[in-house]
Amino acid sequence: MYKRVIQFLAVLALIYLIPTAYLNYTEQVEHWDWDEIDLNDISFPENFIWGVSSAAHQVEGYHTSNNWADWENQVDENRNPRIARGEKCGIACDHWNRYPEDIKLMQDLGVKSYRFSVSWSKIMPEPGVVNHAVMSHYIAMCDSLLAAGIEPMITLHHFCHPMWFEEMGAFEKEENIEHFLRFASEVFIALGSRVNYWCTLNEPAVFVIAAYFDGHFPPGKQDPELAAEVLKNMYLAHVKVYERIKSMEGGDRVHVGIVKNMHQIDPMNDWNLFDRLLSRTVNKGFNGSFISTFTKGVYKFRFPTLVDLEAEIPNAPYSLDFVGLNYYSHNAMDFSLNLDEALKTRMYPDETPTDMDYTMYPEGFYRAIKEISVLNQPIIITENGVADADDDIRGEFIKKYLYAVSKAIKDGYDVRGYHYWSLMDNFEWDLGYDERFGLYEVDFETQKRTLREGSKEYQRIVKAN
Ligand code: IFM
Repeated sequence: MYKRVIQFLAVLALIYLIPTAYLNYTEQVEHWDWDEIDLNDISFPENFIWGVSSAAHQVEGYHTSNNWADWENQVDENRNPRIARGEKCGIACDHWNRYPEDIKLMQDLGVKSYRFSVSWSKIMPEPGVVNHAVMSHYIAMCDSLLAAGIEPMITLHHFCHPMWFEEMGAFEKEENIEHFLRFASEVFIALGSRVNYWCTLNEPAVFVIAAYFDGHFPPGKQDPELAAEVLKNMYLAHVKVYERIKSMEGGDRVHVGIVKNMHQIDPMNDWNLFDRLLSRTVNKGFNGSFISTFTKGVYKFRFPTLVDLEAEIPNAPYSLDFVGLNYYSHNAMDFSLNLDEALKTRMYPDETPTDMDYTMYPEGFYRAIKEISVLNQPIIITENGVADADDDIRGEFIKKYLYAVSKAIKDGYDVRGYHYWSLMDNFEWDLGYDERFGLYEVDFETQKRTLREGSKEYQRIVKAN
């Protein structure tokens, strides 16, 4: 009898221990001993691009006819507003009118690059119709940036598109990509000679999960299969825009890339095989689908019982001149038999919290650079920053995250530039105005901008390098 019990326990142990040992071997959640690290031991190559980032809807103001303006006026099924505290984006930072003043703020920081998005709904109020006054605004803005010694870097889609595009099903339908292509072409005709760096799409996987999986971004759907389809169409849209720009006059001179947020999904407990399997599955959907598309041309989005989509996008690996990397942090998965509970992302209790639902995790920045380096493309950090209204941890955040970038460069990874998110406080989507990412604090009553103490770390590092 004892022998049987021992045999049974041994088999159980093998079933659990062998996969655990394998997963432990392949997937360590990396942590560094910060007491042993000299944060001043950083250096960056000559010509490293220092910059700041923003996005049209979050800073410009005066959006009335895009998917977000519409969403901000809606209530959910319980009649609660879609945006925290019922806020609306409104005039945001009035960057539309105040960009000359904001360019001076960039000069004070010492940065040489400004990544921003152009507003599709303002440029194309109707399908195929260009508002030339709006286009002239962006031309003037690029000229002012260039005159100030700052290179414009443009994003074509940063979570927003015109309401007419939303109403026809946006990226849910492959045939709608044609409209995005037309918009991209018009913008390239107007700005191509002024702008060297072009980001087609910002964080498509974040957009798709929020808009079609969780439903807290417009159009607020909760449909995993549709989410997988939309993400595929967005990757396809990137490829088509890349090819279109390259076929246009001046297209061979510019750099075109896509922006990926490599937020890692890690197991809450290293020892727990179920946490590891769950986090690995989610990570594969969120990050792996991107890597596989842009290395092999094969898009795969799978989650057992929810979704299973595989499609070929054969030109994807040939559609990048650089990859834009956004990085903030990681989250943990804690297995539960209740699917809703299991899919909740959690913060690690022993890491420093930020004002958003993620912790300070600079080691992950190094990991993200390493993970995305398999694309074999120059990497430009297009966003990195922290929501920290009290400005308690911004300085430390900047030093530690930039240490991670510097270490990655020393270890041979091809990182060409870094853009802090964000130049100034702005509208953080469904979370409204309370999340303060700005190097400059914005008083939204007076529109006064003030450089935060913690931000001086960035200014110091930029000026020293
Ligand atoms: O504000 C957002 C931005 O629009 C996309 N990347 C993450 C930022 C901070 O949450």
